[in-house]
Amino acid sequence: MIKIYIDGKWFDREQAKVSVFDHGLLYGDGVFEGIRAYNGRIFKLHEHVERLFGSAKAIMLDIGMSHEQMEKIIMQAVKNNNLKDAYIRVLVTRGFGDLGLDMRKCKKPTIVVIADRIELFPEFVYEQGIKLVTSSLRRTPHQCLSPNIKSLNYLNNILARAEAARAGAQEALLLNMEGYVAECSGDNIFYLKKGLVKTPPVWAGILPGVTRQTVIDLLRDQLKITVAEDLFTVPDLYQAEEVFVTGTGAEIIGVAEIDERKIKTGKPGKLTKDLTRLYREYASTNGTLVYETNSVLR
Ligand code: PXG
Repeated sequence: MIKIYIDGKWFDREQAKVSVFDHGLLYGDGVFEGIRAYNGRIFKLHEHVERLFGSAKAIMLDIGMSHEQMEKIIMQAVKNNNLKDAYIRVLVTRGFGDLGLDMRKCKKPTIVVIADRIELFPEFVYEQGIKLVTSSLRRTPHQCLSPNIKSLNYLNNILARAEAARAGAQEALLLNMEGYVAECSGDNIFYLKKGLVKTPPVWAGILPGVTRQTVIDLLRDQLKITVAEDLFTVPDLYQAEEVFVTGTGAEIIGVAEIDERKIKTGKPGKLTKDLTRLYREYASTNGTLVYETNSVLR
C-alpha cells in the first residue's frame, strides 16, 4: 500500500528511508510540523504550513515549492492512507550533503510527509490530569536557536521530558533564561486565576503553538474570558485555580500537580473541561476537507 511521501514519490513504510548523509540526521538540520486530521478534515492546515515555511525561512532553507503545493501533498498523504482521523508529520531537512557543517553542500531539501493513525491519549488522562515537573534545563533562548522555530533539534526537549518521566511526571515545565515560565517539552501552558487566563507571550521564548492560538481565540470569542499573554513564575502556577497544557497531540489537558504541589483540588477544573469539549467540537468541524464527500472508511 502507498503510504509515505519522500521527495515526490510514495513509499511503503519499510521502504521509506533517507540517506545517512542527510543533514537532518547528521545535525538535526531541518524543520517539521505535527498536524492532525479530525473526521476527514485537516485542522489548521494553512497555519501549520505557514509556520513550516516560516521556520524554514529562518534557517535559510528553501522548500522549493509553494504553500499550496505543500498543502496538496499533505492532503494526498491522508487520502492515500484512507484516513479520517490522522496524525501527520511533515519534515523538511537540509538534504543530502557531505559530513561537514556547510549547508551549501546540500543541494536540495529532503521533504517527507507521513500520515498515520493517531495514538490518542487515554480518556483518564483528561479526567485525572497530568503531573508536571520543573526541568533543570532551560528553554533555548532567542540568543541561541530561537524557540520560535520548530526545528529538528529537539534534544533539549527530549532530555527535559526524560527528566520529568524519571520523576514520575508526564510533562516537563521549562523556564526561560530569566526564570519565567516558557512552555512544556511539547506543549504550551496556561493558567486561570480570578477569572483571568494567562499564557507566556511568544517573545518569552516559546513555540507559537497552533493549539495555543486556537485556545486563546476560543477563550476570547466563545467563552468571553480575558486572556493575557504575560510573564509569570512557577509559584504563580502552584497558586493557580486551574492549569492546562495545549498541543496538537494533547489538545487541552488539565494539570493536576506541579513539583508535588496539587493544583487546587488536584483534578482538572471546569474551564479546562469546557475548553477540551469546545476545542474538540471546533476541531472536528472546522478543518480543510480532504475528501469530496465526507464519508470514508477508516
Ligand atoms: N511547544 C513545543 C516545544 C512543541 O514541540 C507545542 C508547543 C504545541 O504546538 P502546537 O502547534 O502543536 O499546538 C509543541 C508541539 C509530542 C510532540 O509527541 C509535540 C510536538 C512535536 C513533536 C511531538 O508531544 N510539538
